[in-house]
Amino acid sequence: MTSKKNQSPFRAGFVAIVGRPNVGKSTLLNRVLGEHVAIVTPRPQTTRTRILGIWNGKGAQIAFFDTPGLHRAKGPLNRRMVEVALTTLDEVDAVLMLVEAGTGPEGRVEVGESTRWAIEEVRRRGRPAILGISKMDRAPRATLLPVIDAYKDLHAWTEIVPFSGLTGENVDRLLDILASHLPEAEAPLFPPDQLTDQAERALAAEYVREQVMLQTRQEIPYSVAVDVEEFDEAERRDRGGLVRISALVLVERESQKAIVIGKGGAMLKKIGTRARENLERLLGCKVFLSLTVKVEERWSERATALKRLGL
Ligand SMILES: Nc1nc2c(ncn2[C@@H]2O[C@H](COP(=O)(O)OP(=O)(O)OP(=O)(O)O)[C@@H](O)[C@H]2O)c(=O)[nH]1
Ligand SMILES: [Mg+2]
Repeated sequence: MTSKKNQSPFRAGFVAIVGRPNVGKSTLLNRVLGEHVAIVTPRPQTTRTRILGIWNGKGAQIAFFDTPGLHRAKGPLNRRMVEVALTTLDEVDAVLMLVEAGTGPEGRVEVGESTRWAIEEVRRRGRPAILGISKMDRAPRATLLPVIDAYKDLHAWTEIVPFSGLTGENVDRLLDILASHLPEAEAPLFPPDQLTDQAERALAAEYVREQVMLQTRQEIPYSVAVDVEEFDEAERRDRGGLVRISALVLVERESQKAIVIGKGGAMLKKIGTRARENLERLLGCKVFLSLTVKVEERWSERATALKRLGL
């Protein structure tokens, strides 16, 4: 067993993480990377762009694309999000489609119309597709089998793997399986120290948007965009120092602006404090974060605004 022939070959390639909104795509990516590169909230349609995250394992490198949730989109922003997810399906070596494990009592599992549509989109691409059953931590064991039963014949899945992005259960197994379906490669696709394609400036905008989505209700989370105007590293040092960040929090109506600012500025202060704390952890230095709320009517419907915001 000493000949090189018997060693498994190095494998590298792209994997798209797709699925309905809120199934845990971004949570899985963050778990795999050990960093918060994709924002996570309890609300559907949190992720708006595709996010590259690179995992390096023994004998393999997987370049993941986290994508916006697949749904029947209304409005230009949502249509754009779905388009990004569908285009990504064309550009990868393998697909990881996620569906949620149930929490309810044992029994029949109904697969919704939208999920069937999403599976059909995956099927049409003809790429190897692994079905990940997410959130297994909150599913009683007995409920997993009916879920697997409901999905197993809907597509010729390469494998079906229950896992939890929250606890990490079965994630190593999922990674091994995904790696085994990637092409053999002479070398990694990305330098081993590269984690993501997200610039710190883009992450800053996302961390602020995450806090707005977490702290506010109703339509606000879907009407907000964040535009970083200044990311000043002049006072940043090798280890430590200070980064000054100014960002615009865009909303679509005056009434929304009032909600985001809150009574006496309390809401904006809370959003700013939480986002700053998370940014300080990410950047490893002090952060001075200044937020301004601005009304930009119907930004989510205007192509120019979407483009400017990188959407
Ligand atoms: N219990 C449990 N909750 C999870 C798990 N993974 C994600 N969640 C929760 O599910 C919600 C949605 O998670 P996300 O990771 O944002 O889901 P997503 O698929 O990226 O959602 P979109 O970006 O909106 O498409 C959040 O409240 C997560 O905390 C898991 O493994 N177990
Ligand atoms: Mg997401």
